[in-house]
Amino acid sequence: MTDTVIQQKYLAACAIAREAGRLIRQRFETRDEALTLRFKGPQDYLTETDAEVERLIAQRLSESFPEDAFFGEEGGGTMASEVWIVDPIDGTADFARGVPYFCVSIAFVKDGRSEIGVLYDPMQDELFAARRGHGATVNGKPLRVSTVTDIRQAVVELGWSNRVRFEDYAKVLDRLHAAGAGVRRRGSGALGIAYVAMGRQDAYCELHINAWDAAAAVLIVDEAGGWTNDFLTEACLREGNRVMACTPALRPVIEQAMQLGSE
Ligand code: LIP
Repeated sequence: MTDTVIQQKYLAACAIAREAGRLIRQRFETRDEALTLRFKGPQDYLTETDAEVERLIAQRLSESFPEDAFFGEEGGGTMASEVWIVDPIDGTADFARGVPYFCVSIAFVKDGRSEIGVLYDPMQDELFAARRGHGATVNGKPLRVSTVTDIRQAVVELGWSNRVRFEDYAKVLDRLHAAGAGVRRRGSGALGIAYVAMGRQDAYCELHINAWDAAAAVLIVDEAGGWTNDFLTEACLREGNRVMACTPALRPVIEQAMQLGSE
C-alpha cells in the first residue's frame, strides 16, 4: 500500500470521525432527559445512536474505500487483512446517562497491525489522530506522553467491566494503591488511553477491553512516545485482550500490578 493511499485513508478517517462526532453531539444535546434506558446486558447500555453512528461511518468508508473490510462494535463485520475497526460511541454508559465523556474511535488495521488510529471527542472538540511512524496529534498539535517516572507521582486509570472478575480487578487496584498511584476510573477506555498520549494521565490499564475500544488509542500512545503491551493480537481481534498504556518509565510497575496468578 503506497504512502499516498495511507495518507488518503488517514485524512478520510479524520473527516469521518468529525462528521460522526457532530451527529453524536446532536443526539446527545437533544436527548430526552426521561429517555428509556436500554441494556445489552448488566451495565452494558444500548442506544439507538450507537447503531445510527456506526451505519454512517460504514457508509462513508464504503463510499471512499469499497475494497476495505469493516468491523463495528454494534453490527460486527469481517476481520479481513485490511479492515476498519470502529466503536461508534466509546463511553456509551455516560452518553446514555447524559455525562459528556465519550468519543468515536476509528482504526485502520492492515495484516493485524494498526496503521491509522483516530478518536474524536465531540464535547471537547478534540481530534486525536496517528499514522504509524508519523507521530500523534490532537487537533493538529503534536502529542507526547508525560515525563512522570515515579508511580507515587502518577495518575493511573484502571478500567473495569463485568467481563472481568471483581476480585481480579480489586487485586490490581490494591497493588496500584499500595505502590502510591493516584487511581482513577471513568467510562471510556479509548479516551482514557488517549489521555495518556496527551499527558493528562500517566497510565491506563484494564484486564479486558475489546479491539474496537482500544485499537486506535493504543497506536496514538505508541506514536506519542508511550509504551503499550502487545494488545492487538490475532486473539484480541476475536475476543479482546488486556491493555496497558503508560510512560516508558512506569512500564515495570504497571506490568507487575497487572500480573494475575502472581501474589
Ligand atoms: C467501554 C470501554 C471501557 C470498558 C467498558 C466499555 P463502550 O466501551 O471503553 O473501557 O470498561 O465496559 O466496554 O461499551 O462504552 O463502547
